[in-house]
Amino acid sequence: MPKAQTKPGKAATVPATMTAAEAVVETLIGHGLDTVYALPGLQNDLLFEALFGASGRLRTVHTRHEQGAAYMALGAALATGRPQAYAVVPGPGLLNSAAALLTAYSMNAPVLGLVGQIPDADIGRGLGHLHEIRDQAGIIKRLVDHAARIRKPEPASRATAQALRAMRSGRPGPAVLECAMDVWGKSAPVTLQPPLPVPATTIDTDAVRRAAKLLGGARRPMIVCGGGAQDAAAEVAALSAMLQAPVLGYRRGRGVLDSRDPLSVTLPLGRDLWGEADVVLAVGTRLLIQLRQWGIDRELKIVRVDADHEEPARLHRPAVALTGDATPILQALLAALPAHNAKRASRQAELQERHAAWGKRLDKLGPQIALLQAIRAELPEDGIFVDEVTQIGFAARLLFPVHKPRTFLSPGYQDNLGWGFATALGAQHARPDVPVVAIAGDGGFMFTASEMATAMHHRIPLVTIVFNDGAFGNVRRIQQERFGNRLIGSDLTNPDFVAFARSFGAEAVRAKSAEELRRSLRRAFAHRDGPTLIEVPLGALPSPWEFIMMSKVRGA
Ligand SMILES: Cc1ncc(C[n+]2csc(CCOP(=O)(O)OP(=O)(O)O)c2C)c(N)n1
Ligand SMILES: [Mg+2]
Repeated sequence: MPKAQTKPGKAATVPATMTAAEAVVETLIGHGLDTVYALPGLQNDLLFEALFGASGRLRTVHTRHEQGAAYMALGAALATGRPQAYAVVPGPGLLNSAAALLTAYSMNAPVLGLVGQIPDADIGRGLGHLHEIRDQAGIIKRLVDHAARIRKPEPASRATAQALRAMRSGRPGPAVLECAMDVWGKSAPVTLQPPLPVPATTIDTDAVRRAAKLLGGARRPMIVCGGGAQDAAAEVAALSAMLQAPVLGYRRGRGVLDSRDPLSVTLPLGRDLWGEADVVLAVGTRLLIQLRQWGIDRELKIVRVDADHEEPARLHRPAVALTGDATPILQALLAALPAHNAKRASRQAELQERHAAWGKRLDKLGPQIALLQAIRAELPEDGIFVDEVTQIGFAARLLFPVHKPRTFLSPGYQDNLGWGFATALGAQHARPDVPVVAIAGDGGFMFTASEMATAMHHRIPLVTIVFNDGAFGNVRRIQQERFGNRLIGSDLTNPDFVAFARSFGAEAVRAKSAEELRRSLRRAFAHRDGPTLIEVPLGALPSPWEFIMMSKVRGA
C-alpha cells in the first residue's frame, strides 16, 4: 500500500514509493472512480495486485468476456455521466473490448481502458509473446482520441490524470492507457496527481447575441437535442418554454425534455416540424437525420451548440455556431433572449392535437405499444431503460415516454446489436438506487448472455426482457420484403431462455402477453438481490420503418 494519499483536489506534497499500478489505482480513486470493470490475465497481474490492495476503496467487478467489461464501463458512464474504467489484457483482450470502445467513441462517453502489454523491452520486436499484437498503440490510436503508454512509475499518476482530463475536455470520449506487464510492478517515489482542471467554456458573447436575435425573431423556432444535451435539460426546458419551441429528441436526445410536455417530440412529428421551422437550435447533435434525410434550404437558419468546434459545419454551414459545454452556453442564451424575443402564442394545444394525429397512425405498431406501455407502467420515472437493436427498441425510440435525462440509453450511430445486456449491467451496477431494465431480441441477448454469470456473481438486480421471435427478425423482414423471401442467415436456434437464466440461479419467467409482462415486471423490480430475466415469445411484428426512414421535407 502506498503511504501518501491524495485528497481530491489536493496535491500530495510528499512523494511516496509505489508501483506504477498503485499510482494508477490511487489516481483513479483520487478522481472519484469507485469501480474498475475487468478481466484479469498475466500481463495485468501486478495491476490486479494493486487493485487487491485498494479493494476497500475501488471495487473490481470481473466479467466473463472483455466485451462485457468494456460495455459495463460504458453503461456506468452513460447512467452516471461520470468517467468509468475497465482493464483487459493486450491483443485478444483489447480486441474483445473493441466494439464497446468504438461505441463509447461514437457516443462521446468517458470510458478509460487500461490495457496490458508484453514485456517493455520486447514491444515492437515481433517475438511472438503471449497476446502480442502488431502495433497495439497504433490500433488504439485509431479507436480513441487520447492514448498513452505508461513507461515508468513516476509519470503514471500524471498520465492517468491527463487521460481522465482528456475524457472530459472538448468533445468528451474514451481514452486508453497501455502499460507493459513488467512496468506495472516497478516502484519509485511518485507524487500523486489530483484532477487536472478541465478548460472552462468561453462564451462568445457576440455569437450568443446573434443566436438570441435569430431565435428571438423566429416565427416557428424548434430545438433539436442529441446526447450532448443530456446534462442541460433544465436549460433546454426553459428555452423551449420561452420560445414555445418544440424539442425533438430521438434516441440519444430522449429524456432531455420530459415526454409529458406537449412540446416534447420524437420522429415523425419532429420531421413535420422541421419542414415548417424557420430557425432551429441544435444542441449536442450531429443533425445527420435532419440534414441528410429531411433536407435543408435557405429559409431555415440553424444555431449549433456543440462541444466539438469541427462538428457544426461538417454537413452544412450554420448561421451561428457556439462551441463548448451546452449548459453555460444555453444559460447565456437564456439571459440574452428576453431582449430579442418576439411574443408567440402558446403551442401547447396545437402540439397536443398533432401528437394525437400521429398517435393514430402510430397505432399500427399496436403490439409493440402494448408491451412498451407495460414496461412504462412499472418502471419508475427515474428508472433506466436500455435500448437494443430489436423490434421493440425501434418502437421505443419513437414512442416510449421518457421523463428524465440519462434514463433512456440508446446506442449511438453504431447501433451495434448485442450492446444492451452488458451495458445495462454496468448502468445497474453504477446506479443501484434505481431499477434498470434492458430489452433485447433473442439475437442481441446472446451476444453477451454469458454475463448472466457476472450478474449473479456481483448480485446486480438488472431486469432483462428477451423478446424471442426465433430470428434476427429485422434482417428476416428485410429479406422477406425486399429479397422475395430468400431467407438466409436470419433464423435462430435458441436455448430455453427461462431455463438458461435459472441455471445460473437467476429469477426467470415467461410472459406471454403485455399483462403478464407487467405483472412479471412488478415482481422483478421488487427483487433486488440479483438479476431477473423475462422471456416474451413473439411472432412477426408490424414494421416501424415508415416512421423512421422518412423522405425529404425541405430542399431539392
Ligand atoms: C454488431 C451488429 N451486427 C449486425 C447487425 C445487423 N442487425 C441489425 S438488427 C439484427 C437482428 C436483430 O435480431 P434480434 O436481436 O433477435 O432482434 P429482432 O429484430 O428479432 O427483434 C442484425 C443482425 C448490427 N446492427 N450490429
Ligand atoms: Mg429476434
